Amino acid sequence: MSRELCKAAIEGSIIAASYAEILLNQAIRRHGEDTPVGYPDTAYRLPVIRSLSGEDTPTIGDLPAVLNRFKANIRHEPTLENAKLAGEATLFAAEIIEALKYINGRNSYRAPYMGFVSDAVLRKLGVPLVDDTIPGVAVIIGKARTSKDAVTVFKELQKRGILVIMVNDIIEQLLEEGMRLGVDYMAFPLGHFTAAIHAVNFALRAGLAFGGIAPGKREEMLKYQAERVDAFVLALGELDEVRIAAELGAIHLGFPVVTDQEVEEIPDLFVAEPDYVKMVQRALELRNIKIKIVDIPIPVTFGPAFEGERIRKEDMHVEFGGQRSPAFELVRMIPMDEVEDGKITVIGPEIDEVAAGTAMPLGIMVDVAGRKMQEDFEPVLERRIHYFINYAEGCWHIAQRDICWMRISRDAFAKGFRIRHFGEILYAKFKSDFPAIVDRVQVTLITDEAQVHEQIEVARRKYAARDARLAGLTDESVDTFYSCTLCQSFAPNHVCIVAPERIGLCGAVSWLDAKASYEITPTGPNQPIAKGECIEPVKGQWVGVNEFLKVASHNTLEAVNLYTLLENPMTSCGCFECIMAILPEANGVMIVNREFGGMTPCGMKFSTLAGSVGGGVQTPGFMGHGRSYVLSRKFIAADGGLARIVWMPQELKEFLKEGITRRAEELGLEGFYDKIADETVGTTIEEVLPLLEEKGHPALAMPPLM
Ligand code: SF4
Ligand code: NI
Ligand code: CU1
Repeated sequence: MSRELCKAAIEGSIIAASYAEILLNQAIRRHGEDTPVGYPDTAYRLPVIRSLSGEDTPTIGDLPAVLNRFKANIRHEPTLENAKLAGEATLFAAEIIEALKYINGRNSYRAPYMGFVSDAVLRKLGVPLVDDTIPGVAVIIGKARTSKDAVTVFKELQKRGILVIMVNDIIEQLLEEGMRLGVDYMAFPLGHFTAAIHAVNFALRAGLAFGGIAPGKREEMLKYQAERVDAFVLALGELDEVRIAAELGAIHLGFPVVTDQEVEEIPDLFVAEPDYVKMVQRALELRNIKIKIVDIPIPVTFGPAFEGERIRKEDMHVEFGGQRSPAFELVRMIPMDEVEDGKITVIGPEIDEVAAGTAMPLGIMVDVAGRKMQEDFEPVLERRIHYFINYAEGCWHIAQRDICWMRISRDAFAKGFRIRHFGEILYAKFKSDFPAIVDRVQVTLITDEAQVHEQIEVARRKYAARDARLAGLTDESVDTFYSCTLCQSFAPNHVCIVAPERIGLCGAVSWLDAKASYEITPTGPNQPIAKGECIEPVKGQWVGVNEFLKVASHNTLEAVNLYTLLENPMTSCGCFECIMAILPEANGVMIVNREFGGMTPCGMKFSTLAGSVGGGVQTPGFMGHGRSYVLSRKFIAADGGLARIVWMPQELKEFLKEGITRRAEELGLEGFYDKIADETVGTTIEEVLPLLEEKGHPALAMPPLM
């Protein structure tokens, strides 16, 4: 057994704890023990302490007791068990040291360093983590032998879609090599030294926010981390006692550590691998993360890390659409014998035939055929175009249909990227991601202006036909809803019921998506649910749905109502785009979106609200939901629908403006859009009420909500 390593960890934990003690005493002397303590934009104050010890520690005066208790856990006999406990004590010490950087609303982190990662970022990553767009999380600590080596490790991770969290000099090494880091690139440069704890409090919050694990359920939390959080540590460069102690803390949570140093290994837990390419592979094996990489013949890197990449006008070689030139994209199902699999055709000039900075016309036409393909799946596939093009480094895509807008960067162009490569990407991804419904794919890229004008009309007729079909698709018009249990990998008992008029709460899974996904993977997370007898027509409750829910929630839930938030509402996993909450004083509801960090009239910020509705439990009066659910005809229909909305943040309101106006007209609610208050009116019920009264908000005259 690796006595040396365990001994080092125990010594390291003593050093860390003493250091925390000194800083804590100083802080108490300087600021007073009643000074509030906690990270910004989180519902969990200090997540490591909160989740593992259960204590809420509102002031710095509460911290010494916690530290002392964990210090007392340190045992000197160098066994693996003791080393892990020492590791845990080190995590507490690090959390305290970092917490002190946020005292009095301060935040001592400056870009590029992130320090604490907010709840909003965590929740946003919920879906990509469960659908395996992000198959795992790597925490790199230390410094690679050279900055080129740092890039090697980084790229190995990036091309597999791994979320990369970085601590110490690796950050400067990557920046020096021109790598782009930040939330948009799925590469989090936390900072130095104890900043590593922000990787741990990120992981632990997954258990609190999605897993519904109560604070202080230490064993449950450790089990959750070991089983559900696919994280591992790459420890680069020389190890000292404190680092070893911290890494033992990671091992305590179930995350294996691979180091480039020669060490006495702890089998399967602490492993040496000096080769940087093999290191990543080794870590994935240890954590049992399986990834299929699709080889796409394009001259740039491809992966979800580039989805958030923006390309400024100065950096672009060419753009398409965005009202600068006509552009559209269309996926069509056509007969098998009319599709030549793998054929990519460019009609019109390539992008090397135009001057840099040009706006070119573009039509992207993807023809697919497959024995199990259905016309209903066309829009499902078409929406993927946005992601697939965005995944290429140096390519940028927004919107869809005939309002899409794309850019290709000068950099990508210089590396040899051409319009033809859009075809390579779409061909490879459609074939690999949808094997069950797509047998053949051909892609036509039109840059010839006259032809784009001609084909855009074909596309528009298609869009119109689809919209008509969608409008006719109501909860009543189908016998089958679909489940989504994708998020059960994080929220074990959560079940989304996806109906034609209600999108999954993450905003990413519509009824058609779920239907297509079921065809693709019949044993997957989207199962058909025969509605069965309707027992509550107004509230939206069906026998078949209840039966399904009971089994899928592992007997934790008996019934669900689709059209009310007051009684057995849908549960929430944690990755909701919005949260709705009742405002009894206004006889209505408020909605807050994940991006809004400010206070809301129910007295809670998004993060605090989110902390109380997640984890797969029903919380009457509160509910997570997708943005577009607001525009559904079934939006809390049993509670009075759209007219109940009295407050939402300006950004969300703007985003839904057209839809709300249209729906309000349908409902005969005059001037309704302007009656909804936002943060510019107020963020407390006292500030908001007068406006509602003044404008004659319909909710005030409706039957009592409760
Ligand atoms: Fe998760 Fe529900 Fe979205 Fe499925 S629909 S991914 S379960 S939030
Ligand atoms: Ni989720
Ligand atoms: Cu979710």
